Formats: sequence, C-alpha cells, structure tokens
Amino acid sequence: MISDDLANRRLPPVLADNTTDENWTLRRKELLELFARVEYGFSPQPPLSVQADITLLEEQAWAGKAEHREVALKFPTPKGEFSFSVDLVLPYSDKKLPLVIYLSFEKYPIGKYGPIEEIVDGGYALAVFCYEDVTADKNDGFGSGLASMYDGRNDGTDWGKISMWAWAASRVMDYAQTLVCIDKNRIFCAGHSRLGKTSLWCGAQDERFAAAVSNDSGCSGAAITRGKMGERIEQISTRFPYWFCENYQKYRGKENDMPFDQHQLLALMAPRPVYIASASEDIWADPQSEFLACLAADDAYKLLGMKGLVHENRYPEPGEYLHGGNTGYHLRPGPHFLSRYDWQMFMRYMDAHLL
Ligand code: GTR
Repeated sequence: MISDDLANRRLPPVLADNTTDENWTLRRKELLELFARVEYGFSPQPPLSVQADITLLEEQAWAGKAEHREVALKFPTPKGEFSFSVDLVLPYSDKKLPLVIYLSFEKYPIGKYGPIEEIVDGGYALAVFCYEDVTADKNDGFGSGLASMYDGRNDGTDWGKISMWAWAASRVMDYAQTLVCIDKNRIFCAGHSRLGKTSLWCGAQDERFAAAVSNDSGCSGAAITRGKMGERIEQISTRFPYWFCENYQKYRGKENDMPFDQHQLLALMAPRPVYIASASEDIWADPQSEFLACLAADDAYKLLGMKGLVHENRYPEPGEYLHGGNTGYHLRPGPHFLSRYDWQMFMRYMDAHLL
C-alpha cells in the first residue's frame, strides 16, 4: 500500500502546525529559505535590467511554421556585464502563445532531447539555453561564466550551480515578459535529470512560472531522499558537490536528520501545477520515491482547496499517466531519458492545466 510506504518514510511535514490557507505564503517563504540555506544556496537579487540583442533571425524556421530568434541576453553583475545565448522558437499564430523555458544540455537545436517540430505543432513557443553557456558543469572552483561574476564564497549557503542555472532561467523569464506574442500566464519551465532538479528549484523560487516540469530528476530533485533507492546524498555530493551549497554535505549518510525533504520542494509550487515524469527503468533516480514525493506534496494543494495528485492507492504501471490534479505524473516505460513521449505528455497536461 503506498499510504503505508509513505508513512514509513517519516517525512517532515509540508505544513507547520499553524499553517492555514491564509498564511500559506509565510510557510512557503520559510521552506524556500530552508532549501536555499541547506541544499541549493542563496541566489543574488535579480539584475536591474536585462537587455536582449538579436544575433540571428530566421523567419521560415521549422517548415516555415515558426520564427527562430537567437538572442544574447545581457545584464550587469558585480564584475561587469554577463551575457549568454538564448534561442526562441515562436510559432506563427494569431493567439498569444504558451511558452516553455527549457533548460538544455545541448545547444540549439537541442538534439535528441528536444523535438522542436512537435513542440511547435503542439502550439508552444520555446525559449531554450544551454546550461553550460551559463557556467560549466564542472567542479572548477566556481571560476567559469556566471559563477565567476559574483564575489567571495564565504559560507555554507553560497549558491551552487543548480541555483545558478535556475537563476539564469529566471533571466530568460525577464526577457519573456517583454514579448508581446507570449501569454504571460502560461509560461512554464522544464528540464531533464540535473536540469529537472534545476527546473523545480527555478519554479519554486520564481512565481512568474505558471508551472514547472521535472523529468527523471531523482536525487535532490523530485525524489524523496529518506528511504530512497539508487543515488543518495553521499554519492551525489561526492560526484557533484558544486551543484549544491556547502551545507548540503552535512547530510551525507544522515538523510533522516535533514530538516526538509524533496516533497516540500514540490509543495512550493502550490497553488501552481507541477509535473513530475519518471522512467520505469531509472533505478538511479528511483521512480517510486518520485511518485511518493508527489503524493506527499498534496497537503499544500489540499490546504488551498485544490486537488494535488489524483491517484489510486497503488504505484502506477509503466505507461500510466495521472493528469487529473495540480500535480501531474507519468511513468514512461524504459530508461533514463527525455523522449518525445515525455514532451507530448507535458504539453497534453499543460493544455489542460495552464488556462
Ligand atoms: C547523474 C546524477 C543524477 C542525474 C544525472 C543527469 O550522474 O547522479 O543525479 O542528475 O546525472 O543529470 O543526467
């Protein structure tokens, strides 16, 4: 029984004793602060302005169905101007477009993880950047890109690279706010694996995102850490210490002592929708722990009089999807990957929930 499995994880509660629907924003603030302090690190204030210079314009992109625009996003930092490249694909339409801000492993046209023609045919605009254009995915002493533009690393709460990539996605959001063809109420972020972790942290912090999607994000992403199979804090913080703030190291082998767990990260999206995708063979990420996190996040939605995950009292079968509530979920058959099927599911869910 999944309800028993969930109880056995002994999770810290989403709601404090005194949380009501009226003061949910206070609890939200408290949890956000907690995640910044102990896991991902605090991000700087947004820049005062973001400027976008168009560096390439293709009017007949993707079978003539969309405009492709490459822009250099520029903004001031403590050590001068920083810039990274963003690609926009804007389907031709007389209606305002929903937009996905996609955090990508690859540069445009984003290869095997990015079925752009399907996204265009689905009626979604796309804004995409390659995460390593922001800062390298390396333990480089925070010496590359955006990381090198901010001073001093003095304490355990300084931002890790997940926070940096998430912060960059918010700069793309700044730019998206200026685009007349975009429906500002239907912008969501999405990412796979380490960038699925990033997408959740981005959506949690920046309420301009109407929803967040995480694909196969596992450890330190959508999966509950307590009782998790596959990757644990010990492993992730040894291989990728720089993804997190220094404080996260304290919880190696001490998951049960954490004052938080990842279901609370999902709950930070409430009342906005959150979508979690798992893959049945992705043992390292642990689909069951991702599913239980969705379930455990329900308290926030229920508090607000909304449905969280609409489900039965059992684990989903491969190929099943749960799209009835404000937490969406699917379990794709197969390994760790971001497939066309996953994208189709995201769009189908967003069509129904981003109104
Ligand atoms: C793995 C890492 C996972 C996941 C994955 C990925 O090596 O252990 O947490 O993020 O990389 O991003 O592909």
